[in-house]
Amino acid sequence: MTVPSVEERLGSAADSHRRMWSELLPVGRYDASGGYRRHAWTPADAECRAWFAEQAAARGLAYEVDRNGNQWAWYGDPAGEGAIVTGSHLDSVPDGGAYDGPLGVVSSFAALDALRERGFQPVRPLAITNFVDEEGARFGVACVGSRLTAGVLTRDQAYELRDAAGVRLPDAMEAAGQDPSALGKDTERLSRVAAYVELHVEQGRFLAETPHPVGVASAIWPHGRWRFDFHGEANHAGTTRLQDRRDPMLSYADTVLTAREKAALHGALATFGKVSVEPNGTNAIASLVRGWLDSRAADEATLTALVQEIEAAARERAERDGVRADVVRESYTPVVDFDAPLRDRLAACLGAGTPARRPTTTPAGAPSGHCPILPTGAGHDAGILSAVIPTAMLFVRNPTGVSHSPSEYAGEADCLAGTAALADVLEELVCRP
Ligand code: HGY
Ligand code: MN
Ligand code: MN
Repeated sequence: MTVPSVEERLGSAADSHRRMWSELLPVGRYDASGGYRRHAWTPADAECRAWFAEQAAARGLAYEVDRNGNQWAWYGDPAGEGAIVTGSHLDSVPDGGAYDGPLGVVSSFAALDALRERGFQPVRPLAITNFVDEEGARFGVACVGSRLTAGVLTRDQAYELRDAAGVRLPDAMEAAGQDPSALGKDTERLSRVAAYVELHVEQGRFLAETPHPVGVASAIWPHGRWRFDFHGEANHAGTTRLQDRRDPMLSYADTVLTAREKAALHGALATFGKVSVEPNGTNAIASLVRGWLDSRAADEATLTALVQEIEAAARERAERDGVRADVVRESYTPVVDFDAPLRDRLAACLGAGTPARRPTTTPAGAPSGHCPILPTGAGHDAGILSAVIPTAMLFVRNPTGVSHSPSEYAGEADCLAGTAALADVLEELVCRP
């Protein structure tokens, strides 16, 4: 018996995927870099959200926005019990790639199209979601929509979030036409959800070293964001003797190098990717350098030790520079081990394999029925929601591993294979009592 091709399994949903992909491509694209600037509650985000609502309407799906601003499109009764939810996010990091987030949303709609074409008989509701502000590019905290829904970010904390221009999150929501007054934990909604499955482009090269276009997630590394404020003294760059300076740029620069060295020693990751300087003048010593550390490790003990060491080194260097160092943890996500029964059910559905290791065989030698199971260092709404409901993830092969960059890419055939896999998984979950 010949195995049907991905195109055969998807039917006209393959074209539906291509159409949706091309519709989204121009939205929020920044021509100078070729990357995307789709930050929460901006006009580009509004365009993405309007596109989502149109997809729901075009399919006759019940559409709603929950009290945290997440979008939902329902096949079946939105008030029904035991719903299976799929989706991802449509926002981006600054100059992000096209795939991180949108691939999951487009694939969800296309998977539903394929299932309807197959004449599937769901016994429970199926919802597609766009979780708002996954990247935290504007307000500093990632996964705001899912954190609020899960209750790991409170309404009061959300009300305190501000963007770089000082705009408060609730004001930004209001300006975008979304009422922020009922932000917060959504126990009632979550009580009707049996599982959340998110498809995402892989943000690494695990699958690229295998013959498999799709894998299942095992875990997410613990990770967090810390703000380092170095307060010095503004002064004239041309007249202030070196020994008289209190220059926070020195403390910051030394901390960046230390973070890199210590991360390597711990086998972990530490990145200063964002910095702001006051007054930011070429001929003035800075008065304040504010740098954001993103750090991740395979386990929480390593992450804690690493960040403590970076912080201690920063304080020590600041003292030598006559600078004050303040360190604030802005967000933290503990290790996520995805729900094992759900993970195994997905893997079984996709042609199951041995759990969870980087393949030791060469790609050519890997068994063909095997479905790789892999961990990731990237955060996701599925990771946040795993604290309150069973969640799982599918990853689509990324040949270069590059992400959070305009050059992020996945091949069309792999994206369609991911959609077919998602359709199979959803069919398994929504059609069985
Ligand atoms: O930053 C992250 O890990 C994710 O891509 N939001
Ligand atoms: Mn991302
Ligand atoms: Mn993402």
